[in-house]
Amino acid sequence: MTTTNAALKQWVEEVAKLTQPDKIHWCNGSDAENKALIEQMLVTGDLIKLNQKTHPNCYLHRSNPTDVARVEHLTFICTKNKDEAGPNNNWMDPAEANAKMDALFAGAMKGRTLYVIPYCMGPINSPYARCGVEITDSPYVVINMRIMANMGDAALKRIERDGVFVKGLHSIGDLDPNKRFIMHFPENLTIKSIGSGYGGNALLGKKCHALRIASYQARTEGWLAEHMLIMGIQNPAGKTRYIAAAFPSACGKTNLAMLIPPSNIPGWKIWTVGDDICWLNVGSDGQMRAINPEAGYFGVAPGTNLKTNPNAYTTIQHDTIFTNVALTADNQPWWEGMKEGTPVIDWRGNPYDPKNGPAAHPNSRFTVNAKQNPCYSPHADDADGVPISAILFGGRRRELAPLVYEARDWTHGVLVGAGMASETTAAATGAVGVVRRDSMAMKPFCGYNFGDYWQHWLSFADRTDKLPKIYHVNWFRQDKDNNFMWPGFGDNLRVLSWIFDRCEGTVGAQETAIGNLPNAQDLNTSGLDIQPDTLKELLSINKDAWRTEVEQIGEYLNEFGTHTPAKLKDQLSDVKKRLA
Ligand code: OXD
Ligand code: MN
Repeated sequence: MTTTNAALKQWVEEVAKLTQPDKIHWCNGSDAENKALIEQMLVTGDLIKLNQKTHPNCYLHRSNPTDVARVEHLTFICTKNKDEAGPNNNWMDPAEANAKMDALFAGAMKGRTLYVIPYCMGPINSPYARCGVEITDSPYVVINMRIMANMGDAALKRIERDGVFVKGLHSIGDLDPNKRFIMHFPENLTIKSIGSGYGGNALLGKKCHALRIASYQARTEGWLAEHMLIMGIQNPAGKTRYIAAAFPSACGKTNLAMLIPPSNIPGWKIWTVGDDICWLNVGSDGQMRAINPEAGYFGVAPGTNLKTNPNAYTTIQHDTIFTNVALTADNQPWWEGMKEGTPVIDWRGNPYDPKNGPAAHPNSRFTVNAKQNPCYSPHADDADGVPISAILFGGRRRELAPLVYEARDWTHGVLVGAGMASETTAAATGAVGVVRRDSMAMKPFCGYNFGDYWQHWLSFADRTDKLPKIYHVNWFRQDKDNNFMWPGFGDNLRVLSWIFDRCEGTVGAQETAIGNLPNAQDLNTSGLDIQPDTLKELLSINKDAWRTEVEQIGEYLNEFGTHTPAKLKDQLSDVKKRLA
């Protein structure tokens, strides 16, 4: 197979000349192709068959133990001008980066097959969707990309029709961490990634294309590519509103997107549109509309159980690829927080010994088709997306941030998103639990200077007067004994229903210096075991602590120099005045 698109044909030929594979395989995305790849990987040991009685069509992949997470320190934005990448990114000159990568790719696919993966991020018939082609030497990448994107013939047809596509070149190389780089060339819509087989570094449609390249492209084209889940909230009267919510990696986006309302709050229902990435466009009616560019979930396994996320748990009982989980004696997948079963083999494939750490890697994952989710939204594949009523920003903050507050308007909301902070997690290599600023949860994913990115966000106030309301939420407040003060999970619906009613205009709020908080009596706590004092603390602000926070946000905004929009600084001064 080949293509009528001359640029694609030429690129594949050039890459083959450089990387010298034994074979070239153009992926069509068919069941037969997938089956053959799985059979081949079972033979090579790249996949292990799980218990087919309990988990039909489920497989385990064990990655190299040095290759288990995103590598932010090895991820670069390579624009001609360093300033364009901004202090939020590592930068390398494109000529230097290309020379370095071409040297690493030379001969890298000898003895291997080069797979050409045409894919479409988003519903294939959507004007908001964008296509790409990933070239890889990893069959694990092929079978994961088939789940995570519209991959194969239909995507190739669209590429041939549109003529534009993002080029992503990937090789696992020799998995040497010293020769591992994830390079982005947004000016040429190109990605080059070598030395890692981990999802976030190797499934190039996901973070590399749908966030870093897409955010850059979105700025020039007038839309937003965001690290957000998308969900529908249906109230007891049967009305559905859609929200998009940005949380840093491994902070519960998948759990929130699949939430099951608590039984003591009857009549509500949640619909999942997406769990990780959201592309926002202003529709012809002025309404902000969201599509999920992904077709599957690459979710964090640990902590997933029938109580925390029954929908995800059900979703991953069949046709799922697990990466770096542990195994029970009868070959079922197991991870910490599973609540049932006993691990006997750890994620490295060794007999489980608690002395060696957790049985499953803390960043072990499942890859599964989104359509297997019992609450998959019937509108998830709508070509013009779903209309967004509210945008939520949230992080892990054990102190300071109240349970929920509403921004005064869009411009103030952009400040709320820009000033966001959260504790780091195992989704990226490096220390865990360190609070860092993570604007709009995009710190690892924005393909250009945050100062310009905030300006782009602000510009939407001039594009439409039908903008969503903006909120900040925090499920992770802890008391002085380190107990979580809010139960989280399904009970987060109590906060979502307040937000829903605010969008309807049917509930009031208390105005504070940082924004509008719920009046305690307006938060539905029916059947919830929570002390009035705890609730009071969750729904109030500590002015002293916020004064310090505002100072720190000011210092952070200043790091972006002349790129920081004056409007954001003005907003911050207003908050400061209100706190005085
Ligand atoms: C992810 C991440 O895998 O954010 O979604 O790291
Ligand atoms: Mn993510």
